[in-house]
Amino acid sequence: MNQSRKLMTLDEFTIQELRNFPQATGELSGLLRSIGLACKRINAEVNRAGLVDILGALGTENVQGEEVQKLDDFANKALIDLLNHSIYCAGVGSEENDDIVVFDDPISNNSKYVLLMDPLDGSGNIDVNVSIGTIFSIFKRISPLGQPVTLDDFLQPGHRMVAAGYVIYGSSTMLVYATRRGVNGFTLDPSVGEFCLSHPNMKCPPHGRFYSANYGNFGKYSPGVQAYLKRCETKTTAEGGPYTERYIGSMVADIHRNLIKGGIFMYPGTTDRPQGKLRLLYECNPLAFIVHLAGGIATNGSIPILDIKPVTLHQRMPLFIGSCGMMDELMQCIRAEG
Ligand code: P6P
Repeated sequence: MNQSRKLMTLDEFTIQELRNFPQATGELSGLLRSIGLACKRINAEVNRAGLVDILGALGTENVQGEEVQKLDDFANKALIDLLNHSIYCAGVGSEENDDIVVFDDPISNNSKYVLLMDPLDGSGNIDVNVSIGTIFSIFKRISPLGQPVTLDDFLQPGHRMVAAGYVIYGSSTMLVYATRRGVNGFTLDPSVGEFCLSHPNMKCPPHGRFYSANYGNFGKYSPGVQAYLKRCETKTTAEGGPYTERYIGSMVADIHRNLIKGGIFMYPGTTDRPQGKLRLLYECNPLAFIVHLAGGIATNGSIPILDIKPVTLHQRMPLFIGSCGMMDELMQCIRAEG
């Protein structure tokens, strides 16, 4: 890479965005910077994960006598602690917490945003060194300023989202962030410890060759989903080549690849788990917002994910998400086969 090319850091990007919106208060930019800082701390721990066996097994004390935290817990606490001490967030809903975390102090009660997150999705892959991710979404509270936030602030449909993003801890660490102005990707430069704009104005190709599904559940999928998967096995892509089945077991990694190269990811409902496995608030909604703003589509098989009114914090939802051309073909199969 041409080192002389000035790379824009995440902070510089958020400040530039502020210049485009003089009436903005800077809170959303500040919230994004806080998330970026927390994820740099998580990245450092994720990169050490392989050393935990040397330094002490998870849940025990390491050679320094420090308790070795499960990385999910570490990531959850890192984000909550940092957001609690910021001035931009009134509360958090986390996949790791049964209830909402309300930051009930005078400053936080006057913050206008709430955050929903999966602090470390795919953490079961850490011991085999597969990419994992942090997923988050940001909503404007609907409860009055000056009071603690309530559950209703977190149960808003995805189309009311202000911003969403993910961090993928992979061969490089990248933060992808979406607002209604578009989707931008920032790669962490370890030499300076800054996220730098590397993928401006990301767009999801309308077609691709990658399709991601857990074939172990094939016999439990609906006839329409089975028909689509069979179609991918026998037909050629819009470009005329073969499809490629690629399922990493870490949705952030699968969806990130499909967002860049084109493709479709699905975690359908099954006969034994009709609502599937993925959480609406912490996984489906933020990724649907990002892919939608990049030109892709995300549904639960019949309804756009962003139109679904959440009922409970941890409810699960089937997810089909990716390139619009491939999603149209999937929906044709579902309509034809049920
Ligand atoms: P399965 C990880 O636990 C996760 O939530 C997603 O990141 C991933 O795509 C999915 O579950 C994998 O689930 O049942 O196919 O192993």
